[in-house]
Amino acid sequence: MTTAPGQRAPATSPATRAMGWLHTARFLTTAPRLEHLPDLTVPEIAFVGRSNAGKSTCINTLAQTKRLAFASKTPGRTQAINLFALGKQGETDAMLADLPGYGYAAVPKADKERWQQVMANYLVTRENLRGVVMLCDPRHGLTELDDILLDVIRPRVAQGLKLLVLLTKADKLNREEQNKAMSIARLQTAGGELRLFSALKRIGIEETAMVLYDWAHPEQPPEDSREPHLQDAPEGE
Ligand SMILES: Nc1nc2c(ncn2[C@@H]2O[C@H](COP(=O)(O)OP(=O)(O)O)[C@@H](O)[C@H]2O)c(=O)[nH]1
Ligand SMILES: [Mg+2]
Repeated sequence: MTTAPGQRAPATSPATRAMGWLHTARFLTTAPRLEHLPDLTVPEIAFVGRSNAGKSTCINTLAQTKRLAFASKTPGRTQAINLFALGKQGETDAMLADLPGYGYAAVPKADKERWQQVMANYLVTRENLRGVVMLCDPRHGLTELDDILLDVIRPRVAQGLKLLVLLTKADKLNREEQNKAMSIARLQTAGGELRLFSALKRIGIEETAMVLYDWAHPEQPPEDSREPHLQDAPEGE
């Protein structure tokens, strides 16, 4: 398709822009403890969720890559915070933080407690934390550990921290089950947004990408509205 002389090229859609941005994701560093995390000023978006909730798959799907976040065959093993940089090379404008999955039964109790503590500390103290994406497999609902984390971040959400709860693997539910899962989860996620997500059936991917883009770029108006349309604002009026 060509653009006739005098016509403006069609603006990139917000979905395309957000997906392009997430596709720039690249591994930055891994931090086994909080004090190993670099101090950063760019907005950071943390992914949290029970082990096996679909967190790695979600991050890889958003970044349109197969192995950015390691989709582990042995859940409970990724006991570190992994940071992925976003934005053009040399112009990093945000971070994705992949937090260790919790609730995996085979992890020794002491390790579990240590990790809950690391995660809670991260969510409470990380200064550049802009938003949290919590992933939840709706067939299990929000678990006790999900609730604990929601309680931990609630004061920050009240002060402007963004929260998005994704009900993952939505392809495994029929429409009625999806609606039911949404209404149950809605009661528990006050102050946050809630969406269905499926990497397999590609549900909610672009919508999620746009939410994250907007979190990281709150100062930017939607691309389509950046310039006034000529017919809306004729010159001389
Ligand atoms: N049906 C379905 N399965 C999924 C989806 N996302 C992840 N899974 C599966 O759920 C399991 C756990 O996924 P993973 O991303 O490793 O979860 P994590 O432990 O939270 O990082 C894997 O077997 C995935 O293939 C999805 O959208 N639909
Ligand atoms: Mg994982």
